[in-house]
Amino acid sequence: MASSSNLYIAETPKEVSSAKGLHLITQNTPNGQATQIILEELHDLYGTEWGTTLINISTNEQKKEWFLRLNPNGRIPTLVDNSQSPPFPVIETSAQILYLVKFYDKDDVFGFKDELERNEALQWMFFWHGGGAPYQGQVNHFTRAAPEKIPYAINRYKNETLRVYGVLEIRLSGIYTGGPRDYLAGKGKGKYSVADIKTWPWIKGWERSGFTAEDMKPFPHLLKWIDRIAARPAVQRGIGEKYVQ
Ligand SMILES: N[C@@H](CCC(=O)N[C@@H](CS)C(=O)NCC(=O)O)C(=O)O
Repeated sequence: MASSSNLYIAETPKEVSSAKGLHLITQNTPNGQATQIILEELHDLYGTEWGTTLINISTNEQKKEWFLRLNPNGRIPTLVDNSQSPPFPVIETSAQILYLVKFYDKDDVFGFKDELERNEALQWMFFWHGGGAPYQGQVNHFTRAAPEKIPYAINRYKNETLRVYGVLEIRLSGIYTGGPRDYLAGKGKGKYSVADIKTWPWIKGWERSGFTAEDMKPFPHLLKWIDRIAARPAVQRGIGEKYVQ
């Protein structure tokens, strides 16, 4: 286990090392937004408080030693909970969301008490964490950042991302399960949960990833799900001005 003496060094921003409780180091990207949203939801429900440090990943702040001590992966977001003894760092968005519901969502409003429903939420979180985000991330890279346009790479990652959207459409449309759902996990029409919070920030950015309305036509239930979640005040704050540098 990390001890506070090796977790923080002189270069660690004081707002991080001396935070009283939860502290998030983030940038307003889809990954950052997932953890930002669950924190905003917990604030609305329980008054949960935390501090935020915004960094700019294009300057490689996330590769500096102070950051790597909290997150050896050198990527945002990184969460640290100074109310644990010793302070407890949490890497990876899905693990952060699950940590936050475990310790800060006592009524399981965004998680599930029922073990089968809980497992269902894990299934959809794992699905997006391992099988969605990395591919849509590559779409963004090859369409926007890559120094040359490589049609093979663009098509490969776009097609895989659309295939994954199709999987979510099967789930939400309920074509094989007897009826449409509002949310990814939970009995009946489902319940807004950690699974939606993990997935939504990426998919809402389909247009930014270069997909057209025509590309999205096969996914009417997914598009309605995007709007349903976008209407939540905590979601709007979680992707909003507060996180823009
Ligand atoms: N699997 C990680 C992905 C985190 C990630 O890829 N973060 C990106 C921003 S969206 C990042 O920090 N990129 C900067 C870098 O790779 O140096 C998670 O879910 O937390």
